[in-house]
Amino acid sequence: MSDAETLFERIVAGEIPSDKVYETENTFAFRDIQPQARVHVLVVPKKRYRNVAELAAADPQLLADVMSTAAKVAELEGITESGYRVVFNTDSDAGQTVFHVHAHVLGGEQLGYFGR
Ligand code: DGP
Repeated sequence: MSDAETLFERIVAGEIPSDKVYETENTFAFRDIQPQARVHVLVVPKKRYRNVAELAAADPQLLADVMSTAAKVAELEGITESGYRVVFNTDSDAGQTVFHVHAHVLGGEQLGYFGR
């Protein structure tokens, strides 16, 4: 991993503006700039890992923190009862474009199936 700051590190640092939804000591949640559902929030650990596999291997507690923040975001957005989806795109075939692990929290409407 290079030392160059990722886009999401700059968002966490406030160097790039974002629509923040929630923050904890170790995580940050903000609205996706290209929403794919009525609710589309990204949750990142403040410390950068390339993808969810690297995060899981290096710091499982931090991954648990990311998932807890995702659940809190769902609660704040009022979609806990109606349901929601949490997605980690991981590398090329999944279309990951920002290599700072992030959970997509999607909901607020009936979601289509996904795959191809
Ligand atoms: P992924 O394909 O899983 O790497 O998703 C990256 C997401 O990041 C994508 O849904 C769009 C979002 N995104 C990219 N640039 C920005 C930005 O500058 N601000 C915000 N809020 N979201 C961004």
